[in-house]
Amino acid sequence: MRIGLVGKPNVGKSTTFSALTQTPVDIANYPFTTIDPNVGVAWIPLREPCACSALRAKREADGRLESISADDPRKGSICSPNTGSCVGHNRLVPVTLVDVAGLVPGAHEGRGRGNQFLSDLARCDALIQVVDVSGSTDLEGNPVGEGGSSPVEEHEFLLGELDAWIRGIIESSWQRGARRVQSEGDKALVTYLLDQLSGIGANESHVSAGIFEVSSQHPDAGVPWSWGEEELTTLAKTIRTGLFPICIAANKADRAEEGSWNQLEEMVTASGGMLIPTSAEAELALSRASAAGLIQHRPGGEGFTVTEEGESNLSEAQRNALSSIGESLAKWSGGGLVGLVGDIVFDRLDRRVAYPVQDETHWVDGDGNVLPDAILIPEGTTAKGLAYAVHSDLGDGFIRATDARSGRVIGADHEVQNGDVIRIHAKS
Ligand SMILES: Nc1nc2c(ncn2[C@@H]2O[C@H](COP(=O)(O)OP(=O)(O)OP(=O)(O)O)[C@@H](O)[C@H]2O)c(=O)[nH]1
Ligand SMILES: [Mg+2]
Repeated sequence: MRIGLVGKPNVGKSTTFSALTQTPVDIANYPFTTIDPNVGVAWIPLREPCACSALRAKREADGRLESISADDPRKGSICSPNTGSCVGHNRLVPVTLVDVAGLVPGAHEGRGRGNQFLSDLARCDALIQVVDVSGSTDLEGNPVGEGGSSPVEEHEFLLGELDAWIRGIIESSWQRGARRVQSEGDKALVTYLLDQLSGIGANESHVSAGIFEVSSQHPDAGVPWSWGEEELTTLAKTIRTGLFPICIAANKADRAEEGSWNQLEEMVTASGGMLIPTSAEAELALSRASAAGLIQHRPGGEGFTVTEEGESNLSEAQRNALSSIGESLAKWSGGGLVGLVGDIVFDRLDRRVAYPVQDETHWVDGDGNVLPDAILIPEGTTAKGLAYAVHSDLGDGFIRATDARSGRVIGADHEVQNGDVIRIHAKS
């Protein structure tokens, strides 16, 4: 799972990245602070208790495990995650984030940093546009105090630049592509578009949807080699919509008037996206205090508690500042940045979780680690699809699988359900 952070300069993309990944990066109040992309991992809580909760219940019922002791630092969790962690059966899974340079109007003509860097977003499953809803910066990201760009304006220009970027890739060898269509027929158009766009993650369904949209919106478009700017824009826009679902972080909400994001929210929800108000700066402060051991704060968790270390090291003023940050974050609905990433993964991209294991009785891998992997898979993934998601060898050698919760044998086409613990049998 990979999510890109995009937007005009100076909106808080890197602040968002840093708050979510706990990675220190350059952050400053001027445009183009970021040039080379930052790549890191954010930890997102699953919505349901980790499968280790069911395993624990089973072991307790069998009398093989005592009930949770009051001083258990893992609050009952008994899994051994290869990546991430699990406390109180609240399991965190990794989502890769990419923070890129800011995009300005005219980027496709080379303005600002141009748009070449957008290829850093290749193979992102979704994008988060970070928008400055406080109006403190203009469309180029220059600080203006107040009266800067409007949220809707920021979103519309970004969509236009993304479309122009994809159109540019399509157009770059259009004559060659058109000649192939002339000699080989319509199928060659799909092949040409896939050649051009598979590098940024497009597949046949994205490309076919684009071609279909051109024929339905421009019935007089004629043969592809006569398509003009409008047809190619429709093609690019449709492909972009399928390829990069976009959601909005209405950032700097701490400095904005309540509701300044309503119009944009209506617009993005109408097209299947979502918007939540955020303060990346406030979240970064909590994330840093947590990394320093001063507070205890789980990603996506409500509020925080001051640790013993915090009790002895935080001044009264610092402690007040942290609690006022906590209070202001609690004001907005939507669960903050971690909530937004979770909503994108589970609601917008319909990802489900499965736990592959090598032993269906003890739910362990070959080394005895309990539920070591929690894998995100698209809804509707089959048992064989899950095998491929684990490793291509496991997919190629797939024989059958076992649903470890029920003990039932399942076939290649069986749809994996959210939370399933699955043993895959494969030829080695
Ligand atoms: N008030 C407020 N300021 C914020 C917030 N998030 C970021 N900032 C400030 O906005 C400025 C820009 O933040 P960055 O994270 O560097 O922005 P960016 O979008 O990565 O900028 P470029 O890399 O230049 O495109 C910094 O001064 C941040 O401290 C927020 O939620 N509220
Ligand atoms: Mg930046």
